[in-house]
Amino acid sequence: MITLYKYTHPSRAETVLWALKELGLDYEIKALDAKKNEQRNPEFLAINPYGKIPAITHNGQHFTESLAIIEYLNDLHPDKPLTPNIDNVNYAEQNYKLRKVISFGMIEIESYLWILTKIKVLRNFENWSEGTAENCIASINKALPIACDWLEGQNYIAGESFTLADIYYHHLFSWLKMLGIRLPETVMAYLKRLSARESFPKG
Ligand SMILES: N[C@@H](CCC(=O)N[C@@H](CS)C(=O)NCC(=O)O)C(=O)O
Repeated sequence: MITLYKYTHPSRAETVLWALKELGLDYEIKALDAKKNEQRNPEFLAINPYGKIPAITHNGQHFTESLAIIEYLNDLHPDKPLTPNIDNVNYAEQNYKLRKVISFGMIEIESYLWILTKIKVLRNFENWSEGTAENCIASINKALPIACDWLEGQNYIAGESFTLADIYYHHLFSWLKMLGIRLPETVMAYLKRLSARESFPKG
């Protein structure tokens, strides 16, 4: 049995929940209340000393970092359905594309989005210098068309199959949308397509 630690409110932990459902793995949920700072309780710090969700426990071990957790869960499945099949003739190319889109999203978009979130949502508690938010938006808007273009002529972000990159990009695009970054129609249709999947965590 896998235990997923998530918040009572939707967060990045939903990406792990989605992967658990997509992979048909047995799990239980322990929900922490961020308003009560429960991610800083000693019991949870024993699981993730960094005090962040998501985390899972499995076979007496602790696992942290959402994407690494999803990779681990995928490896527990005999078919590893969320990554390209190693027996495919095009495996090297497909796996390169998957790693490329994730790396691009994390470095070229999410890093700026995170700072923007700190300034706009968490109310600038780290004294970012004036203009930082605008610089972040400019960097995001420079990188975003590259990611949006990947969806032209293909159903999923890394090719024609659903992969863990789609779980990541659903989170990333939804986060951008939440912060008021305009997304093209192709991306809006992609988000709709993904959230219509049976295993998409609702509510
Ligand atoms: N790199 C981590 C980031 C985890 C993260 O930032 N979690 C946020 C919620 S989405 C959190 O728990 N923040 C609580 C805090 O910083 O106190 C991952 O991908 O798992």
